[in-house]
Amino acid sequence: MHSAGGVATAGHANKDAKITIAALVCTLVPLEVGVVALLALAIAFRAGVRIWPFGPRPGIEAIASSAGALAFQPTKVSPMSRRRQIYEGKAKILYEGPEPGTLIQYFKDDATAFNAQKKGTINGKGVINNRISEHVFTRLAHIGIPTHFIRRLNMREQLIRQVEIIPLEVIVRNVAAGSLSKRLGFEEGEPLPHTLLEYSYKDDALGDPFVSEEEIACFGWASNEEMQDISAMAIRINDFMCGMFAAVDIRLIDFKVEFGRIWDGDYSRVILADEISPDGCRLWDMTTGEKLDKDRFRRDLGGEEEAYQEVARRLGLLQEDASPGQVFDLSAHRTKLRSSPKPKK
Ligand code: AIR
Repeated sequence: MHSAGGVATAGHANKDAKITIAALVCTLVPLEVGVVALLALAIAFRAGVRIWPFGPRPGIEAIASSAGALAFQPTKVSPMSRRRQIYEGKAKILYEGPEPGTLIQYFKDDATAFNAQKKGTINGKGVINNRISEHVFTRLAHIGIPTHFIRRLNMREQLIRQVEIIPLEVIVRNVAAGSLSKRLGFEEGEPLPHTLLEYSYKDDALGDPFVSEEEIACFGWASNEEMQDISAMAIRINDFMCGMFAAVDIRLIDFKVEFGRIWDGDYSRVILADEISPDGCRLWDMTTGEKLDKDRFRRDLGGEEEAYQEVARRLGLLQEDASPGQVFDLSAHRTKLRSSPKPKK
């Protein structure tokens, strides 16, 4: 948690400084001139004229079209500090939202693996994941999956509905990889006879252990009815995402989703929560088999920034810089990115 005291003090100092300047201006400038100037400022502001002289106003960010250009600069944006932080996770921070029942979800560049035993940063990851997750959640809503997503606020933040998180990671697998391959000895890349659903209990200290549906019911983490809704939604999400990614030459190997409860009086309903991004999916290039997800970080393969960016680009979320049908070659892509001039800060 941030120290709320520090924030409050900084705010005060700023306010005091503003008051002193205002007092000085008032003593030096005749009252009429001040009033006219203030009126002019107010009119200009309402008309949308940019008054801030130093580039984009802080907090107001040029979003969609420049997302690509800004994505991989080292992060200067810090989470707004005046609102109340509710929770800080490994890759995201939740702040109190503007209305009751809402939260602001802030996407960090921090990356962890193996239950935070490995820690690092993927530059621009938060920006890309915010955008990809917005895209996927919006499209899932179109096919009738209820989600916590309300709207994206800026490069790193989205407004979401507050839910009571069900403490399960719901893992959907189409192809053997990762812990499944390790546990059961299947070669990575082998298609599974049918889609597999697995559940793990969200507890870092225990290492998010796999749990059975009997254990979930026994310990009351979710009811049988909720598990029916969760499994049905997970399968629909998988069907939709397999198609969505296949259309851009990406094979959806597996992914993790989380769900939450929203209450209406005594009744609750389960909706999709958290995020869907290359952090929680295995995404392989259909032709080359190149990994375009967090396994690049987990396995020290390098090129994670470029891989995340490539996923966003293929989904049409970044400016196009390559012809769509081109076979993806990560190392060539990386060289091109490194040699292209850095966007102005
Ligand atoms: N996952 C599981 N826990 C956290 C995450 N992000 C995701 C992985 C992978 C899938 O769940 O990103 O897509 C299965 O992971 P694993 O390690 O069990 O093979």
